Amino acid sequence: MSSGSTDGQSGTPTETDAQGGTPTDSEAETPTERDPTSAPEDLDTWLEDANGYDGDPRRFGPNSRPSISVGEETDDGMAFAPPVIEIAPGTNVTWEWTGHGGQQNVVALDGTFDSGRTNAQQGTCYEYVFSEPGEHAFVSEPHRDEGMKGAVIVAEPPTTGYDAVDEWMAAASNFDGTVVDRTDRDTTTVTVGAEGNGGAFAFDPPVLRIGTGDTVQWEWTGEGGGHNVVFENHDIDSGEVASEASATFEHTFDDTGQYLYSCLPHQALGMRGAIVVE
Ligand SMILES: [Cu+2]
Repeated sequence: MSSGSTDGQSGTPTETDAQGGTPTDSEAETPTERDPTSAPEDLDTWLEDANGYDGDPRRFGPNSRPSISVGEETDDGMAFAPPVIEIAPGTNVTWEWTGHGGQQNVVALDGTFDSGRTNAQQGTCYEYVFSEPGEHAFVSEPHRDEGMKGAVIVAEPPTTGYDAVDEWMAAASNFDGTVVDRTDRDTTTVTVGAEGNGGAFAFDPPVLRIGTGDTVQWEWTGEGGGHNVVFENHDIDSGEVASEASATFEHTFDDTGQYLYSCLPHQALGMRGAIVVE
């Protein structure tokens, strides 16, 4: 028998490193090596030089299993992708090593989580369940001075009071809980391919309130590639994806209800919308 080999080369951080621990480990022990003053006071400022970050956190809904790549290829492996995510309490986040950028680890500056010793092995995974609201800046320690940083923002999803809308829209990063009231007009417009969700992958405004008999007109910007408008809980569908700026789609809503829709090619990115018909 070989004498208990725990060479961090092949194993995942969770199985080889007592420090690196599973969520239960990190709750049980106080991280000793972490300087608490190293956690940034202002997260937005700290993230300004985060590689691959456009200032728009990717939001994930309450029942999602978000994954963050460790070593994004396009930044010489010196980036997390997505670097900044916003999640609901109770969400399990997985970091997956791409094998790019050499030795990497994932360490929260406030000591909340720590994948342990560095690893360059593609397929290495580290996961952590976030139970409490809060903001956690993290780095890959070997590249912390080269902008390889990110953050997990744990927050209760925004609410409108319309349950179906709230659940559906929790994954859309351009949704802040606002229901834009358009009950004062017969026809209202939604932009398809507005900025949001990490590109031109948003509907704007994302959530509308209209009256029965009102018409909604979707107008494509021509940005963000091919989009469509497909309703989740009603048989309303713009059909094939369109990418040109001249594309439009419209529908008149005769019945009250909460209407949920998405662009199918970008639904997973959070390109979602909702219409409340009163
Ligand atoms: Cu789309």
